[in-house]
Amino acid sequence: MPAPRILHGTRLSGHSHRVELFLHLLGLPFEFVDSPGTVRATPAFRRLNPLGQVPVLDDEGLALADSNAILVYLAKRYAAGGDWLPEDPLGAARVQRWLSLAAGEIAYGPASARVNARFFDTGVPPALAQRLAGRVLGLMEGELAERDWLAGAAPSIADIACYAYVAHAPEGGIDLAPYPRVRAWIGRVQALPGFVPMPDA
Ligand SMILES: N[C@@H](CCC(=O)N[C@@H](CS)C(=O)NCC(=O)O)C(=O)O
Repeated sequence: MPAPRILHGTRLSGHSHRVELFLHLLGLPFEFVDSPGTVRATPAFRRLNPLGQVPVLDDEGLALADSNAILVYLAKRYAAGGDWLPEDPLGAARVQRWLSLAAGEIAYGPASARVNARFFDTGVPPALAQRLAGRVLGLMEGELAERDWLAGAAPSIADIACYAYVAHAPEGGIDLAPYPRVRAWIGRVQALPGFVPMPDA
């Protein structure tokens, strides 16, 4: 019998949520292990991820850290050849562009604004977080005029990586009213079969 699939995360982490969401969309069974700061500080957790961050996916004994790396792994291992992560050079590059934005402008923009407002001071100045949020939301709004999904005609891990922190941007004081196409895209992600929400902070 294979070792179980375990997602170490926290319920209010958008990084954890993107992995949880993708596991559900792929229909892969897993156990969620809540891993707050006290757990992340333990030697056992540090062996899984020396950075002490969630999410970590333990996939039948193989421990993987970093949410976007986990999305790539899951797409290639369990959905190879599909639209979640295209094989062709241009399709793959278009997805990677949004994974980079998720780890850059989205992490330091809407995600940091939410953490600053609801949890603790991230060290990212609020004005910078707001500016980055405006920049990436403006980009999304423009590109979603041309297609329904961020990286192409079908949903991909680009959409999964960007979803939680954009959908929950209002918790950081970022108004989504000026971005109707972004709000429609949020609705399309929420309508995907198997969608699970991240709780409100
Ligand atoms: N690049 C990482 C970032 C993950 C991350 O920032 N996780 C936060 C929770 S949302 C965390 O564990 N923070 C604790 C810490 O950095 O010590 C990823 O994409 O998984």
